[in-house]
Amino acid sequence: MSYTAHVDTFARDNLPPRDLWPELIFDIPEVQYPDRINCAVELLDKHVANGWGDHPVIYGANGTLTYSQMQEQVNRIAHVLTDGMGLVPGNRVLLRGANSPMMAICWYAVAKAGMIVVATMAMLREKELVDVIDKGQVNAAICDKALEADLLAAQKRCPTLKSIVYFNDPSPEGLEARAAGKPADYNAVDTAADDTVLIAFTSGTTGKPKGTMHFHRDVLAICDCFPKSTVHITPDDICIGTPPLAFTFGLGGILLFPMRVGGSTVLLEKLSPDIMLKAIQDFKITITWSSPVFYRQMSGLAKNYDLSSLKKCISAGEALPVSTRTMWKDASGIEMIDGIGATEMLHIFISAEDKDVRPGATGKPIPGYQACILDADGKPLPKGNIGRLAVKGPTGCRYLADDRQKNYVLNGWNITGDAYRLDEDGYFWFHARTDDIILTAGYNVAGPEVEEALLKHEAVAECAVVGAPDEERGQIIKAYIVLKAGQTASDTLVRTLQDFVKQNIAPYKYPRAIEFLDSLPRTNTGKLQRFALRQTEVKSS
Ligand code: 3UK
Repeated sequence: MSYTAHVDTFARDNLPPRDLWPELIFDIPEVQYPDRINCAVELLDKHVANGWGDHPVIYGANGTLTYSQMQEQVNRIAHVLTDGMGLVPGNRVLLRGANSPMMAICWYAVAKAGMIVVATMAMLREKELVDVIDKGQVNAAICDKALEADLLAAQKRCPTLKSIVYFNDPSPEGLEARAAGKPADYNAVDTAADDTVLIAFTSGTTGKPKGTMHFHRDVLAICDCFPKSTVHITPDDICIGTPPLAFTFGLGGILLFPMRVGGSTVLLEKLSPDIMLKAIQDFKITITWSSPVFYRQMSGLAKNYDLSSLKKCISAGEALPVSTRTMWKDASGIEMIDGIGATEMLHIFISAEDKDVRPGATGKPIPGYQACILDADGKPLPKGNIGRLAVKGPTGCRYLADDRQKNYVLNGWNITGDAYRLDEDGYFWFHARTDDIILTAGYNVAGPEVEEALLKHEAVAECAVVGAPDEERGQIIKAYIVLKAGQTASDTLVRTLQDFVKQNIAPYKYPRAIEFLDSLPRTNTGKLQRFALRQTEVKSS
């Protein structure tokens, strides 16, 4: 047995069998790590040790923390976890709260104490919490007092969850008071590079959530790949972003990546487009992390703010329509960096830096990762063909005790579930989620391509295109559209939009049915739930 610092070996015991792991590649110098490493030491303690302790690390709603101040709080909370709550390395600790300095501090305290973070989004309700706690056999939770009710209800159904500590709780039992009574220093647990530090749950649309297991070295590998090769992040950078810390897109972009280089981040609980624009202006933000829809919404409001501090804007989570890229460039002057990432891969693996952007394409595999397009049998397809995106690198899919591991890994490749095309110049072009391809009268149509065409029309704020069952054609293309303020739905507008699509892309791709909605169904991570719209179609047919 190889070394582990885990006393509770639940994570190791529930890794997928080795032959079902993807192949892991460590062929660049940036991702060479020793056998024992604790990511909290690398991302936090090292900066203090190197004399960087007075540099701001987190700007929050109630003030600023320096690296030293953050370290001190992390240490005190690590003591609460160990000698206060009696937890041991390898235990799972659930974190529940909106993005805030305290959530970040707790993340590092759990990692530093050799335990495993199970971060959850504030909007999760009792049932979703039960699924996560059960699957991860969660031992303890740290929770915002304001979000107590659903967690207490879940705890009644989850025998493993023995203790909960609350923050934003003024009582003597609250986390703040308990931490204040603890020593300000703490010896980090000497974890193995391949000890699990994070179980991140997928925001899947079907079935029970899948827990993806990531090691200390995986956390460091994502910091040493995309942000360095493509974003060129520096200690002077100040990040902000909309994704929750429980979503690995947010975890990397607005917590781990700036801290890898000694930079800073702004963690605010609620970011509307206006609040985010104001924060960019007030904090002189240099790097933003968000989804295509959010950039689209900000574009219309940007003229009211001074965004001159901005240097890089990263978009991920969903395909970035060219029209959104253009709108944001016109509004902010910035050429966005699109990148595809996945919870299974931990972060972004295909992207292009601003100067190499080819609008409409996601980009090329970032240094450290490889990608190709496979056919249905898992054989590589020649350039130009649409097929299944396959990727490998230093990180990869390891589901916690889940049969679905064999669906994600094929011949050592991670199969993301996306249909992509590789062009002659090595750029990867997103087509659709494999499940989202519409089969209509013998044609394969990608919903996002039709969406992209519709988004160019001035009346359209947002849209989603799915296949609706149809006796004659198998499926017809149906568009759900949210109109911009001031626009009115009408049969004339339906025809106008249909003609507009026919003029922009091959006419057989036009939506035969159009329905107007006030809003589109989205997952907790902000992704369109085309699946939910398809279900409506099946029910009503
Ligand atoms: C889709 C994209 C086209 C794609 C994520 C950055 O989204 C993240 O993780 P999830 O597990 O979803 C993964 C799936 O989302 N997707 C993401 N980015 C793009 N499609 N263009 C993109 N730029 O279907 C992928 O398979 O929620 C993103 C970093 C960390 C993440 N976890």
